[in-house]
Amino acid sequence: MSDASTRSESVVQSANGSTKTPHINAETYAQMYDASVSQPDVFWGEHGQRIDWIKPFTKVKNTSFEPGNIDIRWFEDGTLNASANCIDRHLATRGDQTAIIWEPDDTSKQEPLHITYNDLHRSVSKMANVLKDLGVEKGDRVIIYLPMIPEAAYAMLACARIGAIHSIVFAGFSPDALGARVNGCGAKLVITADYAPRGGRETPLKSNTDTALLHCDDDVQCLVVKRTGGQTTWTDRDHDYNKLAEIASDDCPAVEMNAEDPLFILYTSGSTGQPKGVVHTTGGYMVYASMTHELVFDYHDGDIFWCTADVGWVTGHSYIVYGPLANGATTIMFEGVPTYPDAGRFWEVCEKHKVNQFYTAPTAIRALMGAGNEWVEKYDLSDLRVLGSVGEPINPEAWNWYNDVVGKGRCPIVDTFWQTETGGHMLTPLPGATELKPGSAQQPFFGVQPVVLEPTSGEIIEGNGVDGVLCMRDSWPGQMRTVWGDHERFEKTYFSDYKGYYFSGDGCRRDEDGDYWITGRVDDVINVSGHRMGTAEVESALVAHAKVAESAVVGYPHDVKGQGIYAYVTLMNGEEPSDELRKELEVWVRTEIGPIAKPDLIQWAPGLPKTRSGKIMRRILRKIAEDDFGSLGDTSTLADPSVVDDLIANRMNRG
Ligand code: 6R9
Repeated sequence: MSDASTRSESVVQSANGSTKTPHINAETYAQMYDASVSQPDVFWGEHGQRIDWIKPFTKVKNTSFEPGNIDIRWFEDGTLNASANCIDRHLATRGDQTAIIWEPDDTSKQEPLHITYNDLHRSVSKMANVLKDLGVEKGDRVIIYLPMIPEAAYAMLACARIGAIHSIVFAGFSPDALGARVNGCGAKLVITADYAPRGGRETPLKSNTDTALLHCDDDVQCLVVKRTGGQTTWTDRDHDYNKLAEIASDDCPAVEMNAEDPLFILYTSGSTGQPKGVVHTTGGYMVYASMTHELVFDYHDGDIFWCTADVGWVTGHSYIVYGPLANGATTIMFEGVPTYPDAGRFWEVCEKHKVNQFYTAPTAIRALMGAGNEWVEKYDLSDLRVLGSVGEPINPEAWNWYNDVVGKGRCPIVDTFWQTETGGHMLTPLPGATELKPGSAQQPFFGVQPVVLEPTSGEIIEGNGVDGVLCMRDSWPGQMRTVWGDHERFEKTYFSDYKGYYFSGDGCRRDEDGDYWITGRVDDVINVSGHRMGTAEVESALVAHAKVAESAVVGYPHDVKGQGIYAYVTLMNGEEPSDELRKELEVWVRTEIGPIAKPDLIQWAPGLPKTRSGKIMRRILRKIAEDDFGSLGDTSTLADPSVVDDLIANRMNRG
């Protein structure tokens, strides 16, 4: 291991000689952290000024985690516009600076684009006027189902500009998943593209949308952006974005929004049934996204920032679009995948665009580590100053490779723990302030008060060197406000298991030094390549197949993906297991949910281990999937213990 793991930074330096004094050092971190939790009104009253307000707020924090009264408001009497904060306020000082560098999937077909803040202003205003012409009004919901193209950012910012609430559906999701989200939030319009090129393949987004909308209200309209120009069918509800944008005005005033007006809804997987519509509002989210972007990545004016996520996930919302643009940064939007055309792609893009901060997921790091160091060493990475990791725990081996081979031992790694629900980083080292430990998310960001609770009793566990579930004692500005249309579900999911706290769903350890280590989800959520998946979602897709009687899905350790999807399937009476049927089920789940939900392993299970009350004993299924059946624990409550022997004998993951 190189010395980056033990060093306490006083400067953060790129190899090409550019040295920056970090915004925060160990001393200022301690002072600011204290202030943020002892006097949140004063602290956030000051830091709330980092964005532009139309009408300044006079109230700062008004939040309650009290059972029956979960109510979260920040800056509640202030007004602002998120789009104006990301664009208009920069025009006087940096109109000609690049706001977005767009890096296409295949650069042999197309050059990268450099979009200035002036360009962004024109394009977003045009898109906003197109939306208005289609009847979209303040408070309406708009679904965005687009590839990673500039129009995805335009669409987000255009919605924000006119006060519409966007809800992005990842372009890898199936028509069924898309349709459920359109209906879930009662969207008026879906913005899509003809095709989504990615890794040399094309997803037919428009035809997926057509299929999805068969199950939606006839009034839902569809705005189609041209990406490839490939053939699509047109229906009565469709509008051609490129034609409409040509004639639309490039002047569209940003509307005044209340701090607590919703900015977006993002559906995410939970431990039960249908995905939840996580609602983020405007003021607190913008303050939190921009502040974490600046301090956690030690972003300085003029830096080139690259977050490799997709805007379909929260990471793309906060750290491709809202955080960086609010800070007047140059942010990279990458359409491709890490391994296309080859495993050097990330590093080629870092060299070409002189990237200073690079933020990706452990699953990508592990895959690229497997491809060999020569792919990294081919490129000049001397502009890199800070590396980031997000989405799942990073194993020390991958951390060390990232540190040594990519960062050459001189770029601090920020292992950022956070969630769709939290809006921005919660636990993370800060470059220049934290002595790094491979695999630990380490310390709370300002205003975040982590507590470790005993899982069953819910008692607070004080002191260091302890394990438990991770909760938060109080609110922070980026926190989600509700589940769309279901405030009760919000309370039940996050505030009812441990009363008075926000429950993250993760287990954690606080080590002897007081640093936090996330140990993974304690609920039925698995994390596949950094993507959240509810096991219940995959199960319900499987049982929707005519030949499947029952199914139980668990995660198991996977070298590259972090966790793989292991499905136990019981067939209907009379159905015979076969490799063809296994393939058929894989394809089935892909179409029901999307490619990311495809089971890695399917085991035929004549029976599932159940308690006498009929509850599936997932603990046992997890152990078998992990190939660790020597320690199954107590099986005496099973209705029929013999099913376990059969499952062990026919397990799919050996060694
Ligand atoms: C931002 C994002 C949230 C879940 C979260 C946890 C896992 C995220 C992590 C991490 C360990 C990290 N997670 N970052 N685990 N270390 N640095 O990923 O949001 O898609 O909602 O997932 O991801 O389990 O609860 P989301």
